[in-house]
Amino acid sequence: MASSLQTNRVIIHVDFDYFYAQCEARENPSLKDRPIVVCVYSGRGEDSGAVATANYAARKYGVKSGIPIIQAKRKLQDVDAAFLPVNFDLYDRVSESIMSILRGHAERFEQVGIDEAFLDVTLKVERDFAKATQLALEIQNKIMTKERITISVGVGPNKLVAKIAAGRQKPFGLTVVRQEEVEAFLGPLPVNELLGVGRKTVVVMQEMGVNTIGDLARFDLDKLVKRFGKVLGVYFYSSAKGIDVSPVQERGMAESISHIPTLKEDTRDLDTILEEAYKICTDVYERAGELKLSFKTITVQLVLQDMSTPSRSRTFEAPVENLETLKATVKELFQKLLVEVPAELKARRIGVKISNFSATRQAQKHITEFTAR
Ligand code: DCP
Ligand code: CA
Ligand code: CA
Repeated sequence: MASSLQTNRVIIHVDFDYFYAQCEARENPSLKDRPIVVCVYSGRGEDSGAVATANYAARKYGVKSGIPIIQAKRKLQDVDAAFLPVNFDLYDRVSESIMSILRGHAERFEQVGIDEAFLDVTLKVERDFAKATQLALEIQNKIMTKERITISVGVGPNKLVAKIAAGRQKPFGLTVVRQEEVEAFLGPLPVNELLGVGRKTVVVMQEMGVNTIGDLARFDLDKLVKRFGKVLGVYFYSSAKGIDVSPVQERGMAESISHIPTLKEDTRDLDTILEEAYKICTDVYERAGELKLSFKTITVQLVLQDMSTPSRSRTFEAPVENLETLKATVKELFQKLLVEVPAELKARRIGVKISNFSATRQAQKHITEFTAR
């Protein structure tokens, strides 16, 4: 029976608070108390584009993800707000550091997008929600201390409950829902809190007299199946009862790890390029080490002033075993690549990518131990 499976698990869900805006505030503390609006500019005019996210000071004025920048400016016209362009390099870097801390605390780990993850901690906390609460607080504080980022956390008997719990108290919130509390926790919430219940479904459910998750849990299963089909009907019904047996599982192995920062000044000077490139080598090499991946392919890339992106790569027979080989190869590849690019064009960005992964011996050992248990 499904319920016996789920009472046995302890799942933590983590969602980073106002993520892009919080990264910006961390890098520039003078922004801290001001409304911050992170913008995806379309490139067509100064105010054209959409808001990626905003901090809580800006949300007070009704600014939120997805609204036009021009509308956000109107809402904040009398306030000293900061409008910043997205800086994905920064968000990726912060996300990777936090994810690797989180991964270290989980028996099973699943990253979802740039700012969310599930951790299965069942064995570690011995199925004890009091211990899980302690662990969740520890994780929150560790990320605050090490990365200076607040996260909100939900603890529940499965992924569905943990995720909804994490969204209940923000920012820097912790919400714990034990199996016996699931019904009372979910009951009063609007149906759109359930994954897969979008705006159209909400309207249909309203017509059926279903507004809350509790209404849905008490609704007649046959009628739901008639209206939504067997798969969706059963899914809505069991979700409303807080049933979810889906496992926490690592998403497919990364295809590649790369970093392609913008240079301080456009250049085609090999030494300048290499100075930056060696830093990237160290970054991607350490990242692969954390993920216990070894790689056979090394690629270097340039983004030139005309936005063309020439690249060169080499694939080794055996996994690359050390950082020095990576750096030496990157040097050789950039030397060759620079000869090929038109003399009048300088590089705006340079990148290093490693790919063609396999699990290292250490990781394989871990996987075998795990399956043998
Ligand atoms: N994002 C975006 N465009 C959207 C929604 C989100 O670019 N329409 C980006 C910016 C967010 C990040 O994704 O910082 C994470 O999205 P969340 O929905 O988790 O929102 P936030 O982290 O910004 O805020 P919250 O504190 O509510 O989680
Ligand atoms: Ca978030
Ligand atoms: Ca999120």
